[in-house]
Amino acid sequence: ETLTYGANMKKAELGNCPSVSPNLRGQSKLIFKPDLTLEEVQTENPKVSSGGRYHPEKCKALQRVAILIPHRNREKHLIYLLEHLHPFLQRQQLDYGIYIIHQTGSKKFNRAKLLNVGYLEALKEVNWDCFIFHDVDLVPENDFNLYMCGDQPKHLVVGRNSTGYRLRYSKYFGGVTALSREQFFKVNGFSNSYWGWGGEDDDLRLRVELHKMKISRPSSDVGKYTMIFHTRDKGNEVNMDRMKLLHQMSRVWKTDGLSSCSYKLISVEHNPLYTNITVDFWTEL
Ligand code: UDH
Repeated sequence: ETLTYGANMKKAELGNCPSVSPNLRGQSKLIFKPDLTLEEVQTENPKVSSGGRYHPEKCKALQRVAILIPHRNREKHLIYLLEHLHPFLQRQQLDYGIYIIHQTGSKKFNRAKLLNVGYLEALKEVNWDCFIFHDVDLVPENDFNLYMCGDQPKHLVVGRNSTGYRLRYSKYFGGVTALSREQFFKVNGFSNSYWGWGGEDDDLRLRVELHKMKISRPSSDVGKYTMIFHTRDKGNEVNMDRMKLLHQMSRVWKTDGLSSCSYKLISVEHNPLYTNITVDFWTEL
C-alpha cells in the first residue's frame, strides 16, 4: 500500500521535459548491417515496452506521439527503420508508440487509406496528441528533426540522399509528415481513393491548404533522410487517375476520408517493437 503510494507520488512530481532534449546528437552516419535481425534490434532496445511503446523516465514528455507506418512486403526496411527510430525517439524524450499498418493480399496498395486506419485504430488505445505519417524506407539522419506537432502541419523530409538532399518539388508533402490529432481530423484525414502509387500526398496538402493551414519544414541540414534503396513494388503501380482525383478534392474531401474509411480489421498484435495492425480492404463488406 505504502509502496504503491510512494510510486504514484513520484510520478505526479515529474516535471515537464525541456523543449529541446539534452540528449540530441545532431547529424549521424547511418549504418545498415546486411544481416540485422528483429531480435537484435529488440536486444538493443530494452526500454521499449510491448507494442513499441516508450515514455521518458525522468520527465513528463511534452507530447504523446504515434508513428504510423504503412506496410506490405518490406520486412527488411522495417527492421532498419525500427533500429534507428527507437533510439532517435528516445533521445527526443517523447512518449511514443510505433504502429505498422499492414495491408493483406496482393491487390493494389493504398498508402493513404492505411494511414487513415492507423489514426483511427491508434486513437482507440491512447488519445495521441500528434501523428507522424512515415514511409518505411526513409530513415532520419539528424535527431534535431523533432517528431512533434506544431500549431501548423509539418513536412519533415526536406531532402534525401537519393535526390541530393533537395526537396523533390516545392509543394512536396510526402514521405514523412506530422499533423496533430486536431489538424488531421479537421481535413477529414487522407482520401481513401488513391490506389497504387502517387497523388495521395498532394491531396493531403490540398486539404491542408483548403483549411488555411500553412505547412512548415525544418531547415535543410536538419530535414535529412537516407532512403533505403528499392525498386517499384508489385501492386503499387503508378496511379493514372491521380490528376483527376486531385481535381475533385475540394468537392469530395468532406465525404472521402476518415469519415468514410471502411475496412476489415484482421488483427491488432502488440509485438515487442511495434503494434501490428493488419487490414483487408477487399473483403470489407
Ligand atoms: N509501401 C509498402 N509496400 C508496398 C508499397 C508501398 O510497404 O508494396 C509503403 C512503404 O511504407 C513505402 C510507402 O508505402 O515507403 C511509399 O511507397 P514507395 O516507397 O513505393 O514510394 P516511393 O515514392 O517510390 O518511395 C516509388 C517507386 C520508386 C522506384 C524507383 C526506381 N528508381
